[in-house]
Amino acid sequence: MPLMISDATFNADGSLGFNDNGHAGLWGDVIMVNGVPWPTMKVKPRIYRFRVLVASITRSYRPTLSTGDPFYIVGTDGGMTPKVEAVQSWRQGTAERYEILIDFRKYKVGQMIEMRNLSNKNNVNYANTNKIMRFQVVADSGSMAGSISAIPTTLDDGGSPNPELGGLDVMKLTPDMAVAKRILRVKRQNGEWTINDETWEDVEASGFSRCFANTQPYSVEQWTITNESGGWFHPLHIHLIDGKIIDRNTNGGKPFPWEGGPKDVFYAGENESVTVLMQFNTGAHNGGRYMVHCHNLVHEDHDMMVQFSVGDSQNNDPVSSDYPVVDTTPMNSYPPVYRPGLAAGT
Ligand SMILES: [Cu+2]
Repeated sequence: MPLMISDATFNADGSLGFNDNGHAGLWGDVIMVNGVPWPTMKVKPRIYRFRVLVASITRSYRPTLSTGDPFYIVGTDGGMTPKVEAVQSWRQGTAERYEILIDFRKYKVGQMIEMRNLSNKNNVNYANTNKIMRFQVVADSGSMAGSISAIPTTLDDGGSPNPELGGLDVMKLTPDMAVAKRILRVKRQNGEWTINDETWEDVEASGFSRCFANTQPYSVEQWTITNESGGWFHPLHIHLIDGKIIDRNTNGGKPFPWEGGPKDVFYAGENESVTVLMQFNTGAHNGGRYMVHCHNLVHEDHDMMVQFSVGDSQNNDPVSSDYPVVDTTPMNSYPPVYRPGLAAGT
């Protein structure tokens, strides 16, 4: 069952409100799951598997159950976790995905189990942003086909991408395979959000040729994302790759327990460093340029995005692709106004 968690503010007429707090972020006072404010889901007394996506503009979450019972982490952004971890809560920022099991078998019919939000540092909270949704247990019925009868302890993490081309299983990457180590410093400076002192404006000014790194297809590298600020968190998204987190300075040099699978969004919390191994599996592409950006969409818009190249950096030239049509629809207009050039298939 997919659970897409987001937040929003609404104007009195029901339209969406927008306030990016001076480019810091948007924090809504209404929490929605799959577009519904604080929903109740009926569940049978069985084990359920949920894929959780945070689709908020800015807000990050720390889900927990009102019963104090654990979640079982079985998957991350790009695949399954080789080892299943039981956690009381986990931290999830925009665009991160976590797959969890909840065991409803021990609860009574009629019981309500709330999924709450413990929040994280530097989120702006309101009266009810500590609640996400709830589950109501109903009598079991129907076939047990497809159900599992026990919480697994280990999983197949999905194998390797394009093994015939040299694609390795990301969860089996080791630091000695890395041919380069790089540091990505995420920072607020001169009124801009920057990565290694640069923004997408610098990339634009270079005619989209500027790259902070030139990597080779199927090479392995080790990147450390470091956030020396105490005031901000950044869920940094690296395109193309799946990464294996090998170090967190705030967790004794280990990944957090929920980070044991392939990741492509890396939560760089306040004063945190996170180190990731990755392979540049270009697959059917011959290479080209790929983006790295903060997935707080307000930060991304102002202008926290840079690019790296793999192999021939002239491939996938973004300048030669279709030019976007400028949409002047106000942010809070609903229903959306469809404009020529934005129709499906163009
Ligand atoms: Cu950010």
